[in-house]
This record gives sequence, C-alpha cells and structure tokens, in this order.
Amino acid sequence: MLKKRSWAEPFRIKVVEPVRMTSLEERRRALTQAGYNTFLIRARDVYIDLLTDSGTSAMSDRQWAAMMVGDEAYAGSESFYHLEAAVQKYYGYRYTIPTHQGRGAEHILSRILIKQGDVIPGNMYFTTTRAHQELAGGRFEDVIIRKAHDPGSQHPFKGDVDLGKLEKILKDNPGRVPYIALAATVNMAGGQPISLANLKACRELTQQSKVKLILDATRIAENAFFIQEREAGQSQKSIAQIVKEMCMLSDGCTMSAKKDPLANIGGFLALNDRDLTEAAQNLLVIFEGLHTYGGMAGRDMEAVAVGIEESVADDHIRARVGQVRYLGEKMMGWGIPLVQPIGGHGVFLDAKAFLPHLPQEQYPAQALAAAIYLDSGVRSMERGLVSAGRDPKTGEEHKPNLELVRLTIPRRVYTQAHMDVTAESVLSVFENRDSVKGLRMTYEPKFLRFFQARFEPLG
Ligand code: P70
Repeated sequence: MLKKRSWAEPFRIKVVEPVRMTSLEERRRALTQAGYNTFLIRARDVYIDLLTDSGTSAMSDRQWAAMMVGDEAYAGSESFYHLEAAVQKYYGYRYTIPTHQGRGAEHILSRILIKQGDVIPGNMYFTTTRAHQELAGGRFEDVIIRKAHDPGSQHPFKGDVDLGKLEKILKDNPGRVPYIALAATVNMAGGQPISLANLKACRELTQQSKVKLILDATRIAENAFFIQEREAGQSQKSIAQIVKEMCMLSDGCTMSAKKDPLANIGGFLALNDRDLTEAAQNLLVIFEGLHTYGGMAGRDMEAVAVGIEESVADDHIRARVGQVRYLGEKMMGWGIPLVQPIGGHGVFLDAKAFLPHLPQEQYPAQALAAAIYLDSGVRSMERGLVSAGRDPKTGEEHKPNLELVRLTIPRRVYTQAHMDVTAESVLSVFENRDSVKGLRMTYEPKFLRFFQARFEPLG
C-alpha cells in the first residue's frame, strides 16, 4: 500500500521567533513607502522573508554554545585558530584570511590579483564579485555555457563553463588573465551547479596558461549535493568528500559564511600560496582588521567554524535542497514558469514568461516581486534588469536574458507549511497576472543599484 516513504528535517525546533501578519492595506502602504523595492521594506512588515539565504540561517545549539566561548582577544584569538582548522579540514586550504563577509574577501582578492586592463573569466557574473573586479581595473567575461541563460533548459549542470570560450579568452589575452573565478553554485543562473568534470577541465586548461583558479565557495555544499545526485560515478561519495575534492582543484576561494556555513555574519579568503597570503594580509589590516580576526568578532569565527562542519553533513544538505525542491515542484505542477532544474538555495520565477505583457524596460521581475509581497507579505528579490546594472564604461544598461524573481529559502528556518503558503500566494498572483502593471525607475543609485533604487507603477 505504502509507495512513498517521506523524510523530515534532521533537527527539532528549540527556540521560535514570532512573526507578524499584516493586512492588505498595511502592505500597500509599506510597498509604496519602499518605492516598490523589496530591499526597502521594513522586516516587521514581512510575513515570510525569502529575500535572501544570506545571514538568515537558524544556528544550531552547538553554534550558539560555541559563540559563548568565543575568544575576543585582539591578537591571536583562539577562535581564529578554530576557524583556520575547520577551513583546513573541510576545504583543505592552508591559509585563512577572515573578512566581515563575502564581498570583503572579494575586495582583497581583486586588489591583490587584478591589474588595470586584466580580464577575469567566470561562470556568469555575480553583482558584488563583478563590482570589485571592475573597481580593481579588471573586466569580467562570462564563460558559462549558453544553456545557463535559458530558464527552460534541463541541463543538469547549468553552472558549467563553455571550455571553448574559456580557451579563446586565454589565447586572446596572454598575461592578462590573473585568474578564473568559478562559482559553486551559480547564484544568478538560479542556484545551478558546476560539475566536477567541468571543474577538472577548467583546472587543466588554466594550469597550462599558469592562470589561477579561484572558487566562490559560498554555496559549495549545495553544489556538492547536485554532483552526488547527478554526476556519473559520484553517488557513493559523501558531501564532505566532494566539497574537499572541489576545493583541491583550486588555488583558493572566497567565501560568504552567511550562506552554506550557517552563520549570520562573516566570510573569508582562503589560499594555499604563502606570498599571496602575505599580500592579502597586508591589505586586510587596512580594510578589515588584524589578520587573526579581519572583520569578525571571535564568537562569529566560532559560529562559522562549527557551521562549516554542519554544512557538509549529508542529512542536512538533503533536507536543505529538498525543501527548496518541494516549493519549486509544487509551483511547477501548477504551470508556473520557473528556472529548471530547481536550484540549491531558491526557486527562481521566470518573470518574462510570468508577465508576458510587460517589456523588460518596465522591470517585470521587480513588478512581480512587488505583486507577491502585496498579495501575502512574502518577500522575494529581483534578479533581472535592475540587478544587472550598467556598464561602467559606456553607461549602457546590461540587458540580461534572465529576468527572474528569487524566492530564497533561509537554511533551517521555515517549515513545509511556510512553503505551501508561499506557493499559494505565487499561484494567486499568477491567476491575476494580467493586472500586474510595469514600473518606472524614479531613483537610481550609482553602485549596485538594486539595493536602493526606487520605482513607481506605470499607468
Ligand atoms: C544573496 C547574497 C551574496 C554573495 C553570493 C555569491 C555567490 C558572493 C556574495 C557576497 C547577498 C546579496 C549580495 C548582492 C546582491 C543581493 C544579495 N549573496 N558570492 O542574497 O557575499 O553578501 O557576504 O558579501 O551569493 O544572494 P556577502
């Protein structure tokens, strides 16, 4: 009789945080005050917060306990050595340079490796990563496979690099490519993984040209889950084994510890090369802090150290990606257009297909995120034309093919019922999609405009 055996989260809940429900009128006011930008809505006006999985995880009792014994010494903090040991054990890098969060690591890395006019290939841009590459005088070149830009493509590894493209860039720019930056998973593509085979091929190609390979390891455990699930010959390996193997194919990584490592703040740059580490530590003391805390309190380094260990547990990652998939499959079953396959950290709605009556100039993804908030108080994030910003040289808007709304799931925070409420709200907006109006931008900040831009509805 019983065909299916369900599984549940590998934890139980010890502390709860009440959330506030709002009326439609309250949400309408909050949305207008926020200029139709979900980044500008006050958290108290949000019911289910799917803006981001960054810094929003629920920490475990072990992480909280570790925070209590954080060593707040200015120099030589024990907590730094715990963090360093966790990075060595689970990722395999020799040196850890602690930063306040991921972009702090990206800043330091870009400054030590990029010279004016350099080219940095990568598997699709990420906003902060590209901004720091450009501020350092470099230019980002997208080498991700074409299918990554197609929301309907079922390719199992949409984070893979087009090796032909990469080879051509290396050949055309001798001495001008300091490193290739590879993200695992690829956020802007919809949380899509890179395969171990493709990573190995990138390693071989770049080694021939003496070009470094730097991972953005922010969501590497989620990437490892997809490798274990989908890649030939990998299903017998543990998540921890795959994570380590991926890291060993690189010269270093930048990390936002606010994602996979289950902390509320923190990050690091990890490297194997002694001289590069020295260069990074020299800048660290100017921009972040002393080399044994960088941008973190001792207790934060403790939380990250324990979080790293928890993040590579097979049970944890199956439940984590499984919850995202539950939400995605539910909406897919109703014919709601979204990026497939469903990614690791969120469900990405295809706003172009969702709102076909809106041209991209009217910011359909921004409008859709606003409409979902208005419907239910579920907060999501635009990942389309607004996020892509402008070319710093020409001032032209980047026109991404992907015009997406990201419903990002914080780790260990929400229940299956929250996923049901979210899916039903998106369905309700989908059924009334003809009434969603386009937007006009009324304020545009210079850097990373999506954070603070303001809009008003057309018509
Ligand atoms: C998100 C967050 C952060 C991030 C990332 C990848 C693959 C580096 C970072 C930077 C926060 C965010 C950032 C910019 C725009 C919107 C949201 N992603 N690499 O929500 O890390 O935030 O610690 O400086 O995803 O996706 P950090």
